[in-house]
Amino acid sequence: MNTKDKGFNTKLVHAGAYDDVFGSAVTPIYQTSTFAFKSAQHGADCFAGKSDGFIYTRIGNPTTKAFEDAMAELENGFGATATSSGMSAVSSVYMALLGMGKHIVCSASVYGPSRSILERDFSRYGVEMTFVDTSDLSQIKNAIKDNTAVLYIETPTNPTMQLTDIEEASKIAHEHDVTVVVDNTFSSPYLQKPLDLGADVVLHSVTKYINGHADIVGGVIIAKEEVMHKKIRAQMVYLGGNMDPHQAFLTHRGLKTLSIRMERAEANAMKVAEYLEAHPKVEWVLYPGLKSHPQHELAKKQMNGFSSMISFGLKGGLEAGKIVMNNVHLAALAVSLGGVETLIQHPASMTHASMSKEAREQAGISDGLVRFSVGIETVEDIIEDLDQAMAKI
Ligand code: LCS
Repeated sequence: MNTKDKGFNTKLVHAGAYDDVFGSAVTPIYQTSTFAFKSAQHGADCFAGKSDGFIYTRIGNPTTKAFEDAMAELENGFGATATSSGMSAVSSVYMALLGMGKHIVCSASVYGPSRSILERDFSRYGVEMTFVDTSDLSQIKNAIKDNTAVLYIETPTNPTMQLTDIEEASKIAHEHDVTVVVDNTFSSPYLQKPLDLGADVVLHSVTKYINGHADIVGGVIIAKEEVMHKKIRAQMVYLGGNMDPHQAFLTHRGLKTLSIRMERAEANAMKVAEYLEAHPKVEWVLYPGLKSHPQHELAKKQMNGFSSMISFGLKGGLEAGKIVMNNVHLAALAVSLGGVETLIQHPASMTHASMSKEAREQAGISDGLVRFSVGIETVEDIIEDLDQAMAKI
């Protein structure tokens, strides 16, 4: 079914379907490593890009392609490349766009390994980097140099919930021929479409909202233009970071309910954020949906909702945070986010432990920060669970 002119929810359910034989309602799992050519000429044509046939699953697979086509449509891009993990998406993009003597400007607060792999590994290959608070556009302007190749933004950031104005940041970057990459994991295309706002590349850890059921790890990269798509895809194929067909099947299944999961999670998150903000033991709460969030207006402008990630700090600091984390029962004390189940975790010692203390301080990730991923359970149960854990402080 051609879903190009259909609404977002129709695309979620129908985009990227692929079945050539029995008309199955969902794309089957093509659990195969390789594909037989019809003839020697057909094989040669596939390799030369003159025929569309599948060759080898690292290069492409029908189940994976169905998911990729759906993501490209949902993000309004030319094409998508599915990867084995979100970090495979991040590192494939870095590998494709950076090199000896090139410079990247990156949000200071990003998922820990997305920053640490630059500092620890890409620096060994002669890549230069500057980490700035990209929510402050003047810092982006000042950081761009003659050799800057990439502006890498996470918005909202993990875990400090800062927003960057994608449209304005892209304008600044494009004046200097800098490629804009946005990690859209915290929003999903249901809430935010970076390519429509001017970015060149968008990526996701699909482990999170896209799959939504905490049962796979995966990633995807979507490029606005054909040349960029081909460049990134070729890099991923050489690195061998492809998504497995079974992983693609599960992720595509999860994707179909993205809107209704996001709606429920967000409605729950708003209530949890309001509960936390009113709690006498809470010092601060960061949730883009709260009027107190410093970029609430920008969130309303560039997002169609506020997602379900909340960061907060308790008056009793880290010790109080540990009491809450050790006493919740419904919320799991676990990293990851964006699934149907509520999770709580401590970034400084968990997801962002790979960053140095100085880097965490620069990024605003205080030791007392607790991160809460609100799921789709009955919201009264989530709040009651938090409430009894807070009472133990
Ligand atoms: N980008 C963002 C914004 C992320 O939050 C993560 C993982 C990644 C990329 C990497 O994706 P992965 O390879 O794990 O699929 N974030 C995690 C987190 O906050 N807790 O556990 C993983």
